[in-house]
Amino acid sequence: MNIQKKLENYLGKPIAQAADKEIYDGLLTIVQEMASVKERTDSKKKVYYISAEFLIGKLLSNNMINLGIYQEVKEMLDINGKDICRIEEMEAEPSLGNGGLGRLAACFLDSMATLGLAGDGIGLNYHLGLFKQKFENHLQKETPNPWITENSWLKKTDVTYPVDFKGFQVTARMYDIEVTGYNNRSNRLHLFDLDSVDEKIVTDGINFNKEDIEKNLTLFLYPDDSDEQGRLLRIYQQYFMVSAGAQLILDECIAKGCSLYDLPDYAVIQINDTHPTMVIPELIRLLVERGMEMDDAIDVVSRTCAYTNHTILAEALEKWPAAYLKKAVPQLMPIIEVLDDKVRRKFVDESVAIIDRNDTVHMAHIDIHYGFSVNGVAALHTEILKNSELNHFYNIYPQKFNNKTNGITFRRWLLHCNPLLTDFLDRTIGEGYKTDAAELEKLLAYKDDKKILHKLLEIKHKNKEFLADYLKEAQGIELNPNTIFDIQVKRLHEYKRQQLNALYIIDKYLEIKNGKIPPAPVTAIFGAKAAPAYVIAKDIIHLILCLQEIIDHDPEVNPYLKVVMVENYNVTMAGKLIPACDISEQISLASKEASGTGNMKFMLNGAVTLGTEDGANVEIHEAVGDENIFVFGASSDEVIEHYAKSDYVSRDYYENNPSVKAAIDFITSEKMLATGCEENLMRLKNELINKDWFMTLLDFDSYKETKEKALTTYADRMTWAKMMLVNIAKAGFFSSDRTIEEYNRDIWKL
Ligand code: 26V
Repeated sequence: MNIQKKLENYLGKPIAQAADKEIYDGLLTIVQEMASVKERTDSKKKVYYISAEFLIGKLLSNNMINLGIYQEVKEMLDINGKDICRIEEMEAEPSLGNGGLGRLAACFLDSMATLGLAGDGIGLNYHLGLFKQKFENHLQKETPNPWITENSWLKKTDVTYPVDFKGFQVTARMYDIEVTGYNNRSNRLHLFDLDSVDEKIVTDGINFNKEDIEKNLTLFLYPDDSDEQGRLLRIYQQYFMVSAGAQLILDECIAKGCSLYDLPDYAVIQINDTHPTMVIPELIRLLVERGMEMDDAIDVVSRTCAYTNHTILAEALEKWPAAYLKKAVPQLMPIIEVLDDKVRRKFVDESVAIIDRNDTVHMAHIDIHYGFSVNGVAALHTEILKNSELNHFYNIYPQKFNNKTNGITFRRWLLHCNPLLTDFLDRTIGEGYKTDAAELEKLLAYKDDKKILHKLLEIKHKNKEFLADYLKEAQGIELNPNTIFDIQVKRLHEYKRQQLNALYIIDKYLEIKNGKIPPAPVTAIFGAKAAPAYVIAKDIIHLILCLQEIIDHDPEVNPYLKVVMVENYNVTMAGKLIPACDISEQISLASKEASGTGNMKFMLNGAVTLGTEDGANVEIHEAVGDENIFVFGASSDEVIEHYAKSDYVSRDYYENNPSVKAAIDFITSEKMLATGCEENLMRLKNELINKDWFMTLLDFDSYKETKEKALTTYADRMTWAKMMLVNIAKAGFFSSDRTIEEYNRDIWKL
């Protein structure tokens, strides 16, 4: 039966007469049926990608693309007067992640299924996800983000496991989401949950009783950890995830004939950052419980687990007071003590201990000693891990360290989000790039072909028009597609330096007020959520929203400059923004962004990067060459030296650079105070002058100069189009299919 017939059967009426929601429900059912009859990928050995976050985004179109029915459905809907974009709007986006780390996990699931590798995800089923962001009085407000509906991709299973906490036991229930591969078999994302969780305990934004574990355990991703109860709740969440996950892994392996001593032949567990680290002591505990000697259990687990590091930020490297672990999961502490004891007997160096002198447990240290692989996520990041951040460990275990530069799935970040470019590529270089991303290089043959270059500019312009229409309808924001779209979208963090972009905007604003008109009108677009307890990050959002308001109401400035901060930036919004971008802002302080993956998505969609030599920007630079990227700022070596010598003094820049001083003073000018809140603006200004831990002012001049160069180059349309073309052509390396092939070749060996 064809899809139109199936859908009409489901609806019981002609498609033209059905509401969008009915059509969505019908397609969901049909696609789920098709996905469930797909053969599951299977092999003796399987990878378990265990992660606190899976930022999977909406699934309907993605699954239809992977099942090869997207075009047929789109055309069928068209004929019946229905727009597929409207149908997509009916799906709630699962908000099971913060940013890059969670989105990477989602791209990896897609690539594993596409490459036919047996690989399942293990995570948590947060009912209210990460918060939904609202703007009120130019401030971020957090509200719950419910996404689970009666009819959804999430399937309740009968699989349950007991999980013990101090003084009580809970029952973890497994929910599954089918992960379809592009023209291939399928894998699964297993999300654990607790039947007793109660959304009704959430009051007043995202507040809830943090001590009522049975009701709150899987309500939110990363509940506020600014107090002890919040931190304890994170431990409860992490242990719940890994204990249920470890039991599932053992069950599956035993069912395949594993004796437990040969576990490494059946399972490899990829630990995504330190949030799932407790899986190591938990597995050891379970094996000992099943009769294995402790030393054997440690050996087996050490050959099963591999660790990926995603950040060098000290505050993000998890350390838990032993007292917290004793309070929540006392059964793990004796195991962790044995692990620490073994380390201490081998190495005198205190810095590699697991439990330090303050009785704090260093989670990453468990992973490095008791996992067989440690990988960074971009070449520069891995070098920094080896040479500075984790140097003491590298000296002990050089053979464990390896690099796996991140990647993105082209199914979502090209085929789905940019149909115009996809269609153009199909006609220009054939469809081979869809399964072999390196084939994008065929585009280089058209580098000087004016017709092709014009076509690329035309596609970009159409995508800018689409974005303008979408934002007008979704958020009431007016954009002019004839301006340069300069976009910075990512989590809000001082190291990512949204504040540097904001200072540039103030500088531009002041120049225009003084009669200096820019070469081309620019629209600066931001999208970012700040962690609820991260005060300065929220102040930066406040600054940007105030600038948006002031500039919108200033007729002297608004013909040349516009600022837009989109509300509740998420995967869906990213899919609309990225194809419409001219300039991709990747301006983190060199050495701090482990990789970045937004940088790759923008490049693939024909944006030109304005960035520091940080994370994967370095590899993008290498791929496209000096002429096709705008690079600025201090190098990571210089930055690391400033930290080592403690010789960066932001006040010197403020006092000696008149443009910097003027821009910073503007933050608390009369105009700003008339729009914004004095407390927030003063705090931010003081922070920039007196602390500026991420060296915003150090790079201000170089950023400004390079950005001006980019804006001027943009006016030369043929040169710009050629830069776009080279960026697209060289994006093949950044396919997550390549990344996953490398994980499999070097680590998993499936
Ligand atoms: C976590 C936290 C949690 C506590 C407060 C501050 C803070 C700051 C940063 C983080 C980051 C956690 C790890 C993470 O998300 N890393 C990101 O991983 C991406 C995928 O590898 C990578 O592209 C990004 O560069 C990296 O920041």
